[in-house]
Amino acid sequence: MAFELPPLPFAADALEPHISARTFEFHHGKHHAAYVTNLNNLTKDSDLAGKSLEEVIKIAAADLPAKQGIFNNAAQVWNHTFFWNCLKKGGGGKPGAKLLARIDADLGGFDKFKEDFKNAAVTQFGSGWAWLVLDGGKLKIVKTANADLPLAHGQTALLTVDVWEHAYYLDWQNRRPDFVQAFLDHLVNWDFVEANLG
Ligand code: MN3
Repeated sequence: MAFELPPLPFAADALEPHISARTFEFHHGKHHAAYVTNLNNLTKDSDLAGKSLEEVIKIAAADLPAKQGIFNNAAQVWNHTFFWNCLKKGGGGKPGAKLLARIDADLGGFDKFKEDFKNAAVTQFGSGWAWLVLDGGKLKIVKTANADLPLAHGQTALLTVDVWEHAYYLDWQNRRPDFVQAFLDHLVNWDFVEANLG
């Protein structure tokens, strides 16, 4: 069975003015779709075609650089689907009590979390992602380059923001810090993040 492009979990204009329908038209309709098409082309007629996306990512990550193209496209399919689920209309604000207590314990409080997460997103040089992850039972903020993702490092992803220029350039141009601030203040789907704690 081929890998598929999942629909956005909200209307394309639902997150305006922070992320426009025009951005989703390209980011989901072109970029995410292209990763799915590329992954299907790279895995068809191979034993990877029948495996789950997570299995393909792990197998490719263990066989770099031979499987770099498969890793890049599989990881980007996963990353984007995960990112859409991290967003919601009227999001932002604070997480629920359970996650907030973990953030207080592991990351020095919610204000410190916001500052450090934003800093990770802003200082990722070039294309990549900033993440809140669970690593060895503790919350951590990490950043990854290009398609790289926590799954390839034994970590569990809880939250991400895409800081490739295609994620924000139509709406924010070069103002990545403002995009990340809007993400934290207005878009984070904390229910999804907390559900990822397991
Ligand atoms: Mn992207």
